[in-house]
Amino acid sequence: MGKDIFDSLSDNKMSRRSFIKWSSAVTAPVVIGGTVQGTRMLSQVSAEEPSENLDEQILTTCSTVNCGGRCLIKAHINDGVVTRLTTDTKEDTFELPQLRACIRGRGYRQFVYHPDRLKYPMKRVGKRGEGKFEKISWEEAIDYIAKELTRITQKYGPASRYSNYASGHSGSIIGAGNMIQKILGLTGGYLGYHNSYSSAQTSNATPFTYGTTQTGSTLNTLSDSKLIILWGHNPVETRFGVTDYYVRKAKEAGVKIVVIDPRQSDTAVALADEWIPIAPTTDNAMMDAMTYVIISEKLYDKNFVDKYCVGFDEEHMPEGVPEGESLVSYIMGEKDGVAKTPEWASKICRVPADTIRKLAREFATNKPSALLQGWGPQRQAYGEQFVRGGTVLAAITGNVGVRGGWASGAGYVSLVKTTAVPKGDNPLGGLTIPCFLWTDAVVRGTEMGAKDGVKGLPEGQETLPTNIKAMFNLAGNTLINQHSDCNRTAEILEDESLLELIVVSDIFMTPSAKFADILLPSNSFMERWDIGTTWAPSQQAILSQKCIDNLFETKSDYEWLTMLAQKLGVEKEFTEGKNELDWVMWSIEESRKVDPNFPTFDEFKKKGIYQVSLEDKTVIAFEEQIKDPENHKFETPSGKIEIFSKALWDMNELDEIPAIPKYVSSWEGPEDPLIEKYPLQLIGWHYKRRCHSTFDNNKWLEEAGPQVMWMNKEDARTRNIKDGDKVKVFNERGEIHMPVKLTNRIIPGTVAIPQGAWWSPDKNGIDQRGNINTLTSQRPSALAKGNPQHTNLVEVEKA
Ligand SMILES: Nc1nc2c(c(=O)[nH]1)N[C@H]1C(S)=C(S)[C@@H](COP(=O)(O)OP(=O)(O)OC[C@H]3O[C@@H](n4cnc5c(=O)[nH]c(N)nc54)[C@H](O)[C@@H]3O)O[C@H]1N2
Ligand SMILES: Nc1nc2c(c(=O)[nH]1)N[C@H]1C(S)=C(S)[C@@H](COP(=O)(O)OP(=O)(O)OC[C@H]3O[C@@H](n4cnc5c(=O)[nH]c(N)nc54)[C@H](O)[C@@H]3O)O[C@H]1N2
Ligand code: SF4
Ligand SMILES: [Mo]
Repeated sequence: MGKDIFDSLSDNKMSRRSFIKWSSAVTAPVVIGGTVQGTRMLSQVSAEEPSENLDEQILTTCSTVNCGGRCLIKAHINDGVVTRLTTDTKEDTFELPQLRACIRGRGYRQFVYHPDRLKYPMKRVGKRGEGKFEKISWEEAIDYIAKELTRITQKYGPASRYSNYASGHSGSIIGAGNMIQKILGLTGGYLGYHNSYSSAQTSNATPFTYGTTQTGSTLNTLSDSKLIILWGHNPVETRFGVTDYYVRKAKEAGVKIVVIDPRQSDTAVALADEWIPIAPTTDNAMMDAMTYVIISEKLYDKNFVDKYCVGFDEEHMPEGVPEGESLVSYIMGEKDGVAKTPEWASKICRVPADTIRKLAREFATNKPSALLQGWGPQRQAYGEQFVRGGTVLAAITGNVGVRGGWASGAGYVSLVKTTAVPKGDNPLGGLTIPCFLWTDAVVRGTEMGAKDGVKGLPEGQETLPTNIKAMFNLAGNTLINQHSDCNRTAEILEDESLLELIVVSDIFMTPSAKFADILLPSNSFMERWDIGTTWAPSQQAILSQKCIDNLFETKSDYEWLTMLAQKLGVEKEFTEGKNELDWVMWSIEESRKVDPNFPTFDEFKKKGIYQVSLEDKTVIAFEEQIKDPENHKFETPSGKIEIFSKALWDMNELDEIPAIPKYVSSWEGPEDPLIEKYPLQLIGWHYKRRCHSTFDNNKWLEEAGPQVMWMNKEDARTRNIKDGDKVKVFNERGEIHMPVKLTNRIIPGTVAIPQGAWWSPDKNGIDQRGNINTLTSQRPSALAKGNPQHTNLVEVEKA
């Protein structure tokens, strides 16, 4: 990252004259609304010195990045330029927590006013991925896309058109992905996707136990627990709405907090009474052993399992299943002769047997207790087992449906409801692939069917009618950076006989942007309207107000998609006569129909935020099913909590997709023979200095959280590696060179690289920045076909 405008201004090394000269050399100033936006913007940005003699206006807004949080931002605007940011200063109350910005949010001006912003539309001139482009006009860009799209559709049909999973514009009203799908739907159809990169395994597995993913209670109930287990959950860094706040409140109320994670995460440091390090991919061995203790010491809730559950013991099994398949039979080793004792588990997961025993007893006897699952351990090859394993521990201890307990699993619950712009129908119906398998659908789509997780194939059609040929990657970096196996992905993208059109829109020249045929400069959240809502339990909505005009020649995705719709003859159907502000107003009115307390547009503008107090909105997942089972069945086939799932049994892939949750020894786990060659397990995590890959180019944040790999001192000693050394991390898929931090905050045998760094291969293809996806695999998880990006074996040497 070169020296930028903020340095130059703060150390006063650049005179205003040379500054303007410089800025107009790299930007082509464009006259918008009578002012030269580019130059004016750059000449007035100083973090330390707000301009004088100007009337300051303060507008509230929020970002629409996919960071796990949603915070109130106050933009101080002087003469059309945001000169300062402040944030929520309202006092915290237990029912209404403050929504103050994190370090990333404090640096938003470095995002909006970054000198590297994409400034005008561009067309590729070099080879795919080389990053060579020429400037074109918006009209030329739209013409090209329309022409190519029409040609590709005529040749391959509408199922060749795909919009990639992308979370960079995660406003609640107008996502870029939905809007391109609306246009594609209006012009013949498209191949859709299901799942997400976030929680494919959890979303697919949870319903097999409970019939739904809505298994979350409101977070205020955590203070009524006696014990909280955060299993692979790091809300101090990942936010999950305001989870970290409520866990802190529970701690202050005296609740014991245990974190189970291969790393001593920031949550473990800040909130835990006990950190239990565990080997990645082996959580179910520990869960099985906890279940063993709970069963063998008769600590389970017998009344609860008899009344509400299917599959606990042989007396409560569904029809048509042979003997010996219940949870008790498996745990006691009645069929395989292996009792799942703490000693058995300890050899696999490396948690001492006594620690497992103690936690099992504490969890089962200190009721109510809450087991909250993060999504890190489900982003694994057999992550579905982890998810269902948590739900079973919650159920056998009777912690479901009670205040202070927690049903585990996905944990979704939604309080504030907003209505998104309808994206209309897809003439191809529900034809979708798992989003993680898009590279496969480019290479071998016509071989992919139900076994690959394809849904919605018409009667009589076994596979997709075509490979993907036209790719829209709008507001995302999963075209390469955030997808697995960057080297394989790059090969696929470089081959122009595969994808014939790649359209990318972004704010910056990201690794994905470099692979575009047409690269479009998006505006940022401060330049347009939307509404942001917090994650589950979504308790808050914030008006994402437009604060400034579009910088340079940028447009919002909605603005240029409107141009594309016009070119394709569907503008009226696309916009329905509305611009973004109209849609936001429309959505507010829709929300007010269901929730009369939802503010009017004017009220919303004044306050910026709508926050539902939990006082009268407390939700306890499955409370009705437990209190009144006669009238409230679970939405599963049996109407009960399915510890044993007949639906999974009937799939008949029991080794990888068992009917009760079990430890499944993972490929590239500690029991894979490949460990001889690559002896270290590698995981990633969602880092405080970035939102995925977003903000990787903000060097203020690099100071707060450098891109370094964590390694245990023991593993370093045998490899003669010192703290701060540059190391080479490699497997069959690729190689990274990056600095290492030696720490006891990670279990020996495992290394961890924070996910999201911009993939930066040198001429030999060696990544020099530390993008973990250089090393991750495209093999999907067994049931969900989700991304197993924490399942990797590697070796590390001094570089
Ligand atoms: N700062 C920040 N916050 C974010 C995001 C971000 O990029 N940056 N992204 C947001 C998004 S979109 C999402 S989906 C969520 C992601 O939320 P999560 O998926 O929950 O986050 P991760 O950091 O991937 O994983 C959580 C923890 O799991 C641990 N872990 C990894 N593998 C294993 C395992 O096998 N077993 C156990 N027990 N633990 C394991 C990791 O060390 C980590 O501390 O975060 C959201 N919040
Ligand atoms: N190894 C590994 N890989 C992972 C994960 C992991 O844990 N480990 N986590 C996965 C998860 S949970 C997720 S959600 C994905 C996230 O992957 P992505 O959805 O790709 O998220 P980002 O990397 O934040 O990329 C968002 C992009 O949008 C751009 N952007 C921001 N605002 C706007 C806008 O208004 N308009 C436009 N057009 N562009 C904008 C940003 O500059 C950025 O390049 O990554 C996944 N990849
Ligand atoms: S990055 Fe997320 S958590 Fe941080 S201030 Fe922005 S919305 Fe809040
Ligand atoms: Mo995510």
